[in-house]
Amino acid sequence: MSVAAALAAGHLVAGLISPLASPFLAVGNTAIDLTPHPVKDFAIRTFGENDKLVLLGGMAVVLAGLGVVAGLLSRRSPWPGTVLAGALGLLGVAAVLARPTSTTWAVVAPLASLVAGVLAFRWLWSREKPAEEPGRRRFLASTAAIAAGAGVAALGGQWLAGRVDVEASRRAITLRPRVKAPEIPFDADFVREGTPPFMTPLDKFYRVDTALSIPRLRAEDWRLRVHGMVDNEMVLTYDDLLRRPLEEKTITLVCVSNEVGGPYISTANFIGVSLPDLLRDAGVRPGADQLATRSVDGWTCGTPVESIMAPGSNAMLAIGMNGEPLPLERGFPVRMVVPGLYGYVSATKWLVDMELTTFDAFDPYWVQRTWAKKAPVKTMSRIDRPKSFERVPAGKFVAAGIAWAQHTGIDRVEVRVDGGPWQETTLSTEVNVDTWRMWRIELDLKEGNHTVECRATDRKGYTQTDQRAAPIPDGATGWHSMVFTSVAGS
Ligand SMILES: Nc1nc2c(c(=O)[nH]1)N[C@H]1C(S)=C(S)[C@@H](COP(=O)(O)O)O[C@H]1N2
Ligand SMILES: [Mo]
Repeated sequence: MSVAAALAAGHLVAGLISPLASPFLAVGNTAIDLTPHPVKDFAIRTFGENDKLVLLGGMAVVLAGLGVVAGLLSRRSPWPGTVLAGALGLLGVAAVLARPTSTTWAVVAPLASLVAGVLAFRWLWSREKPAEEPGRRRFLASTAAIAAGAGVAALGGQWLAGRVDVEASRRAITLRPRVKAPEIPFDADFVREGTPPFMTPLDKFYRVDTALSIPRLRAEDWRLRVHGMVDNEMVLTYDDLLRRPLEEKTITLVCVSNEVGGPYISTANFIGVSLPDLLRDAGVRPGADQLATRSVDGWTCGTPVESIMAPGSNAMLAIGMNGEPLPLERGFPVRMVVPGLYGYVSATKWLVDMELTTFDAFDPYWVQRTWAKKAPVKTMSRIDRPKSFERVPAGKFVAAGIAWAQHTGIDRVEVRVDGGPWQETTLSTEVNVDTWRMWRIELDLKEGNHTVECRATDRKGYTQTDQRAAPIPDGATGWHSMVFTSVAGS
């Protein structure tokens, strides 16, 4: 019970100072940062977008267990429990201090946790005489009081953290792009044959980030600092962005953690301002080869300046997605998008800082964790129909899927069945080279088990290698294949 009191007190004080100072969330965030990448990958794969809930739930179970142990150890003397409460408190302090975004004030929250935990434990211990009936009743009453107090404090902390009204800030924004994205042609996807729809609805768009609690930053309070190797340092406001020409572009986003055949790819209409224009205004000094960006929660990213400044790069600071202001979990109010590069080297959400620097001088978040410094999106294809081990009618059958060669364009996708000859598929109408493209092919299948494989060739003439490689360090390779069964007529 004292553990709950401690966490709640910390959460309450954090609500007053900064949500990220909550010791519970800080330990969680530190746990995420310290987690070896394969484990993190496993967590993302297994729990999908619930990975963070699972982490916080797991932490709660561990804490409750420690509380029970402390209780058992403290039958005779209050000291084991006191020391454990104190140690947990110090862990909270350390975690908050270790967050890259912590201010000195932030440490007040875990200190409140520490004090509340120790005091609650001592108080409960002094009242505990469960052997005698009146003693037991008094103990239960104290426990209930602390539970209630912890509940109120935790809710209060949650409420205070939510009081910054980002939703209102977001609702107040209307975006009128000067150039709208061209209409998507009706034959840009093969949804009826099993491909995803060309445009991904926002609630179906894949999500990958390290943020345990989504940063809540109002557009009015947003500032972007542009500094480092530039002639003119700048501090931009949201209104400064709105005064620039807004353009809308249809762009596909891919995550480097995507396995062959994986789901971490989606497409949206992004509304934003030209990033190369902005950097030209800042005046990039010769020698600056890396744009280091930082989000408000401390996550960092490094993008080749060359990829941004190249003619037709379509790199932008995005403030809208599918006609709406960016949803909070997409980086409201401002994120970066650079077609052709995996998200971890290009797509900073909740962007607040841009520093022109060099690749030698700075390693961002994932590069510190052994991922590649540079990571262009690899040419890839995926089978969406048939599904794995699907039973389909023998005879004519249409297989379908997606392919992408971002910023280059798909030249062709081929399919083969049971190791037979490669057959060229029909491609959907191309929207632009920065988006995915769908393929379909009619097959004629005998009864029995089959394996279908696919491979894409891009406009530079590169054909996907069959060599299987894991996502780390710079993206998976290999052919996607699917085992399925053709069964006699229905
Ligand atoms: N602030 C922040 N931005 C981030 C990340 C993050 O962890 N924190 N993850 C990146 C990664 S790895 C990817 S693939 C894209 C995913 O963007 P989405 O969640 O909108 O699909 O965001 C990028 N931007
Ligand atoms: Mo990613």
